[in-house]
Amino acid sequence: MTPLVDGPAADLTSGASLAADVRHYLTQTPRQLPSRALYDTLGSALFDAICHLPWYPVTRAERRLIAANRTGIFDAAGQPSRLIELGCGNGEKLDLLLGPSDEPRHNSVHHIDLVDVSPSALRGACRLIGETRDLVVETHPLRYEDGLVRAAAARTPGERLCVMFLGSNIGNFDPPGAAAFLATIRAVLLPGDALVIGADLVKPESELLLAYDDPLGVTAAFNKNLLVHLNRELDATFDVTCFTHRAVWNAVASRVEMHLVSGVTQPVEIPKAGLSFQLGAGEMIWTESSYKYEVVGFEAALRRAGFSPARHWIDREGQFLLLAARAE
Ligand code: AVJ
Repeated sequence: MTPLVDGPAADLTSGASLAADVRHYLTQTPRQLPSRALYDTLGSALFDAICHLPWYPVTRAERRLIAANRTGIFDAAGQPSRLIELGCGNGEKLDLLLGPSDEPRHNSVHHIDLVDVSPSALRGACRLIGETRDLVVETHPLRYEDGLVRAAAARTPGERLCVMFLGSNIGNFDPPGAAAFLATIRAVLLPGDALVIGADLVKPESELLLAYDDPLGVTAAFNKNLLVHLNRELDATFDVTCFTHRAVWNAVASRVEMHLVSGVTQPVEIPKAGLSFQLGAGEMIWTESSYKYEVVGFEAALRRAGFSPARHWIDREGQFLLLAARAE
């Protein structure tokens, strides 16, 4: 029987930490909201739905790369015995990488730490990964940094560690933020440890806009649900019916931006965040950035953070980059 060990019940999608986060971002100019707040239970479900959309190629491309290179990925990572996945979501990608549990093992992993801000996603991922496998699975309902430090601290000498950061989650960081975060990952690793990371590649604007503003309106719902989440958890008074979803390709910065545009002037009270302000008609709240990379630039960023790229995989359509690097 697989021991399933659960972390502390710190729900980051509600409570004081959400309030502080929202206060910080909403008082910036222009107003912003933290993209991690997109992932309450409904938000996580809507993101899973996005991954099924024909216009959102990220997940499909990455899944194909993982499925075709399961052994190669573990080899390039130096056959780690411990794995930490940051932002595991529903766990389906890691499940695919580990392969069917009734097949001979192609890896030497015996301990997995799953880190995600969404407790609902973590519960599902923990079940999917651990239930049929002879592995220890630990869950950390924490932000990346906190989960990473906690999970890495539990490693035992002689074990090789691999951090996985899939799904182009790195794309939510701006370049200085990405550099700092890669350095944070490097700092918990020892030379020879590995990082397996996925990054979405630059593609034509029309394709990017369809991926982030789909004809079914799922991405719009995902974006607007952030306000539903804040209305529920912080007693905020956003009039959700008056917002529209907007996706913009910022070519100079190489990022897709998601915004929420208020159609009317509306007073907003967020008592639990101690905020009270007026949103103007046409005023936008910036909710997410999804940076798109070129292979060379991405490898350079890894090198600057103290990693040496070992191997990479790109799908036939040139949509997505999966890369294994080793800590120097
Ligand atoms: C989960 C952050 C990789 O940026 O593509 C999907 C989230 N936002 N559609 C991304 C997202 C809009 C996604 N990441």
